Amino acid sequence: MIYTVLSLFPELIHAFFSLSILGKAVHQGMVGYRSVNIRDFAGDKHKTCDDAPYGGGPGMLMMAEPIGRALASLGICGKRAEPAAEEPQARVIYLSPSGRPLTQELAKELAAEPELILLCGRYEGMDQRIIDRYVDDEISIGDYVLSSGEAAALVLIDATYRLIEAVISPASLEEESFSGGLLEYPQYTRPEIYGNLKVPEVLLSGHHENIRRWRLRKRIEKTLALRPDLILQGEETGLFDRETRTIIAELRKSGGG
Ligand code: 9WO
Repeated sequence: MIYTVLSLFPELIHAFFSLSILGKAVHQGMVGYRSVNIRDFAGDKHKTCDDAPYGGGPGMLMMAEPIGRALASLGICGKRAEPAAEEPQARVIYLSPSGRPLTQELAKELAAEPELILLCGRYEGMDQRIIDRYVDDEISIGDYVLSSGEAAALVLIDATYRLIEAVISPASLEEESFSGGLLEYPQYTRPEIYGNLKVPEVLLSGHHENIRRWRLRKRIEKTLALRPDLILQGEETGLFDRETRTIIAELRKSGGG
């Protein structure tokens, strides 16, 4: 996977790649990144990349031309243009609060791409013609507004990168939050007593079947309390096995959910 990030703040992206979690995938050359400073493609001596919106309204927008030139420098010629070569064009993603939600499922799909081009906006938005001409997916990491798209791009990179890493060093992806449509069970490590808080007895019992059942029940309790939408979704899509359905029914009867 190559992550190509277009941004007005490439230092932010660079800091993440140089400081973080650079795991095996980067060292083995399976993951690489390049950053492109949109300002380098401005057209005037002041390196202007923003201008006021037509029709009025607050703030400034990113201009189309510097971004178009930055993409052209990467060989991206836009949807209505003839491809420069035979090779398939990399997927262009615009991080925006009005995009479709980033989920674990979408992260898996993106992690399978050979290259992602991540477009980070700033100011109050971007000239729509860039989105219309170049952007394949407009993606949101959640329902809130940031000051720019870089932090969202880093979230997307992190969520996809660890899936690539997991192909090399398979850990317990099956066990993590959202697998099976439920949140995670609570976890404990030493010491056995912290202040006046004890580790649940069942986890010390060594009884694997009881532990498995306790963890499943905890996952369901937590999901019913915090994310009832995930329970409804799992029921609608027939995701839950019989044991899970039985516990959901029990917990609903005993109040809550
Ligand atoms: C700011 C603003 C202020 C007044 C009126 C309208 C406005 N819209 C915006 C706005 O959406 N600014 C964005 C800032 C422009 C694109 C980059 N920015 C951004 C990306 N903020 N939040 C994100 C983002 C990306 C992905 N997932 C969640 C949030």
